[in-house]
Amino acid sequence: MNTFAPDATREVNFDGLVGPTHNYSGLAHGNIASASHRGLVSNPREAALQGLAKMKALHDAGFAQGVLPPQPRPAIDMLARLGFTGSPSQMLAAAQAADPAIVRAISSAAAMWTANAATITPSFDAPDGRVHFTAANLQSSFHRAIEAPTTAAALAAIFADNSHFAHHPALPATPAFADEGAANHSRLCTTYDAPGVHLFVYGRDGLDRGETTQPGAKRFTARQTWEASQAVARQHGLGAGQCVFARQSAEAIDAGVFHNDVIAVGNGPVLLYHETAFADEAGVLAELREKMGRLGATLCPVRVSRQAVSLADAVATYLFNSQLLTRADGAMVVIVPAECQRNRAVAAELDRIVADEANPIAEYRAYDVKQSMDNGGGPACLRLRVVLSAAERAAMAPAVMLDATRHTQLTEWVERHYRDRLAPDDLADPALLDENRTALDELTSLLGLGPIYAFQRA
Ligand code: SUG
Repeated sequence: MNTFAPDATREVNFDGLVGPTHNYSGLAHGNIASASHRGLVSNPREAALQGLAKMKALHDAGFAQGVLPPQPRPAIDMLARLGFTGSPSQMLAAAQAADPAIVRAISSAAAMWTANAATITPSFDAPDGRVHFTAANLQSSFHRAIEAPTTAAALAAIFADNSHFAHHPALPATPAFADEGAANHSRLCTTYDAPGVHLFVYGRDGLDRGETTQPGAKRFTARQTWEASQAVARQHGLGAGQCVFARQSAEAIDAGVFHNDVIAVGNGPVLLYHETAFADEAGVLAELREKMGRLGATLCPVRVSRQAVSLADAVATYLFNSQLLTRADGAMVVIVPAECQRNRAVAAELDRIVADEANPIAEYRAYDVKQSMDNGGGPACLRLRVVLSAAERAAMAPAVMLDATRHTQLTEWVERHYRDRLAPDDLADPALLDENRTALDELTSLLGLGPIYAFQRA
């Protein structure tokens, strides 16, 4: 078996560990799975174990796997900010009596979808040679907008060495700068340590310039704005020659493509996408080809037509919310949700892609992450990609990397602390808050992170 050299630059996938309040509250705008599972009973324990099983399988297959911790939920600090007073359990009871929708929002475990945690620029593309991070403001929804400060604290704790890592403030949390992180960003390159072109995908304009350039989505409001994507690129020091800004098609957004990673995935020189992904498919490919060409890279587009897979099937199976990973032998594997295997058209298209020698995708593997899928989060939503040199890996917090021991510890930790049944009405249970805090306090020592949560410092 080929193995990666210890000094190789690697893409590390940091999966979000599903938090103990994973539930189906139907909170997510434009996300059909979330809306259709609203009010159902979830199984947080199973959700976390499914995620850990995927992480372990990828680790065992030789990929570099990290883990990001969940956030404290219910978010009691937010209740205080909204005017509730008293002890944490008193605030929770008062909020439940005043407006249960607030309790549902501040209890969401949505930080598990770490593709939305931040946008990352590898050091190879940044003018100062450091890895750049911008935590996403996720301002499109209340339940996710509250993630940004804790996300930033966790990333700062893990990537603390400022000679290697640069952290930028989240963008202003206002609709004009709505930012959903790496779910709308792909870096295309030959090898990870070669310069790359950054594909930023947005769904709408944020600021009113007195003109409408393109018709927007009608059913759902797009989340990411052009202004947000531009600002992140500026923060990271990326020049015009390194970036392509592509608009999502309104048709895709209205069909439930609330993030671009629901309809496209890039890795190395490969862009796997559905023909409906972009408003101007030919223009996006031409600009990518030209800008990659100037860096000595050749784009390898893998296009899925609507004849092969309908847009509805692409959204229902999350075919494109897959992880496209480079194996040690240079070939790629695509990690898809199990739902893809059960759809005849999607499975046939995966077989075609794997057989096609014009692309480096040599195999696909399916994993069961159904608890997450039912809230609209597939394999790719669950992970944040960070390209790191060997020196950068050595400079980060070591205990967030998954190996067999850490996997066992985390599995036992989940089994000790998680419920196997949670209905939206259970979220106001003060015992759930205590269970969460006990579990998360233990987790930060297990991951060697120190007191990253506000409740630990209070
Ligand atoms: O923001 N779902 C998330 C799913 C995020 C998926 N991430 C990527 N595509 N990268 C969202 O729509 C559902 C929570 C609830 O309904 O309780 C939720 O927030």
